[in-house]
Amino acid sequence: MGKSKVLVVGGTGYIGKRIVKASLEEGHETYVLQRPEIGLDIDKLQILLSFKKQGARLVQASFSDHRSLVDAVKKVDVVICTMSGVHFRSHNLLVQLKLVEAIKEAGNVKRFLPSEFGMDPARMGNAIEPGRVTFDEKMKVRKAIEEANIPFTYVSANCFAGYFVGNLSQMCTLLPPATDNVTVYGDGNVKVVFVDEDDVARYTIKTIDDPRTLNKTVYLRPPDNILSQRQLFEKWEKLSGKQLRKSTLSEHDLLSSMKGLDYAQQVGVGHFYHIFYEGCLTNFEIGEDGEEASQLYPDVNYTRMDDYLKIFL
Ligand code: NDP
Ligand code: GO6
Repeated sequence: MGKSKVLVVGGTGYIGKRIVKASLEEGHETYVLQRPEIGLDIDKLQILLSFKKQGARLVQASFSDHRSLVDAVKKVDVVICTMSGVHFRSHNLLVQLKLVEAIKEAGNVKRFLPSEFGMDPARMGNAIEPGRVTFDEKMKVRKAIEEANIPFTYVSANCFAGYFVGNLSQMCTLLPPATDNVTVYGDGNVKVVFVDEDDVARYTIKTIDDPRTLNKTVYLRPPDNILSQRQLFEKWEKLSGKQLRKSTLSEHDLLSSMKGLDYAQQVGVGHFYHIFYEGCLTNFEIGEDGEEASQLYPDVNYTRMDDYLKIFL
């Protein structure tokens, strides 16, 4: 059985570029959408050209030209969309509805992976405002996919290390605190799941030709990376040889800190609340509609978070 042909939509983005790389490495014929709207964005163009050098095929298409999208998806078996969904960058998750329309009309796509890669939006029905917008929009896209009978896989990637580990899960920074002062969310013992972005991409590519993941949600829960915030602190203390000074932030104080923040940070506070107080990444068992990636693909030697943190020393 040959490897499926893959189209990545959003290939120059943060997680998208890693997915293109993983797809090429895994030996898939890899297509990357090239949008005319990138215009003079020379960084995006250079990324696309470097993919081409590595063997990817660039496909011109625009979200404002339905035919071009249909023609693009007709070239492949699998479509992976990594559309933006981080508010302080840009958030265009609903633009994916046009891609769903195109996939429906083309009729050839054997698997579609929409832009998910975080918490499972199906479990976030009671999420707080305004952060719930992320989950509501992802659920709208799911509904359109399922109503169109498009075969899918949803990847629930949990916390990207770049946004949650280097900063010891502190907001508004991506680095360990220079002062060694850190905020502990509640008792700091709620279990969270951290995943290196390259591993997110590797697991994602593994799912696309796998009959076990057809119409399922794949949760990334590499066992050594299921950690509480306190366990993450310990790893950093061991590596750096320094004690962190920890101050506790109550659930109430986190939520009231939302007032006065800009919209993007309010979204972030809501997400941090669900992850670090409610424990939404780990407070459930994976059921019939789900699979766990490290069990499906034990050959992936995922990055452990003490190794990940070394780069910050
Ligand atoms: P980016 O902000 O990097 O954007 C990805 C791509 O979206 C862009 O490169 C661009 O594609 C495309 N895009 C943006 N605007 C438009 C538009 N108007 N029309 C068409 N395409 C557009 O996204 P991320 O990689 O940060 O996020 C991807 C997913 O990952 C989201 O679902 C997000 O929620 C999730 N995520 C999860 C995290 C976690 O910790 N679990 C952390 C961060 C994100 P092009 O290449 O064509 O220019
Ligand atoms: C990542 C963030 C980091 C927000 C998800 C504000 C969707 C998800 C784990 O990427 O809002 O400082 O699941 O000040 O389903 C952002 C979002 C995290 C940025 C969460 C995300 C995670 C989106 C911040 C900040 C580091």
